[in-house]
Amino acid sequence: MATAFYPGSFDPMTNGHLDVVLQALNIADRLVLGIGINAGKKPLFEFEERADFLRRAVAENLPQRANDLSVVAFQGLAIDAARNNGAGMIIRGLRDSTDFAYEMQMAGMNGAMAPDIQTVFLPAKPASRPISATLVRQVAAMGGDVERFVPDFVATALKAKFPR
Ligand code: COD
Repeated sequence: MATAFYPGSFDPMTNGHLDVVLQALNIADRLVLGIGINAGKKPLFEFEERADFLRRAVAENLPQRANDLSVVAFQGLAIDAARNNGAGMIIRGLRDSTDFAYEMQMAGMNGAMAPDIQTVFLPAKPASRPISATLVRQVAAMGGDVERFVPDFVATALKAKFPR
């Protein structure tokens, strides 16, 4: 059984993350979403909120695979978290050449540290390519519409964080 580990901040999850999650479920039997916890950084959404968004998005878009998904928190190295969760591959999404350069370097170092864990790059769909969670937070904080970038329940949660 192929298990994949997809690490991210998912603060909040966007349509870009969702696209990568759905692609990953096409190539893995089981998908573990790892929410990276950085003790020195205050996220906009708490772990449980971020985990709920991810679970809900899969339940709505691919209900038949909802049981193949789990969401965990992790600190430290992504490869250690992948191994601890029984994954043989790490999923990363690629939007552009900036992502590519950074991700190649990380994949190279992860591959040197853990040759038995494969990094798998999944390309963003053209429509998702410009979406970044950082910019989504910024647009929402400044009162802009984020509906086209995130699932509707995430847009609702963002509106509650930044009432106009
Ligand atoms: N379309 C497609 N993919 C996307 C999109 C989009 N619109 N938006 C984001 N993605 C991809 C990103 O490219 C990334 O692959 C993934 O989704 C997650 O993105 P983010 O922004 O939520 O999270 P990141 O990339 O900032 O990752 C946070 C982590 C904590 C996971 C990261 O910092 C990490 O891996 N930390 C572990 C440290 C480690 O192992 N270091 C050693 C490296 S050698």
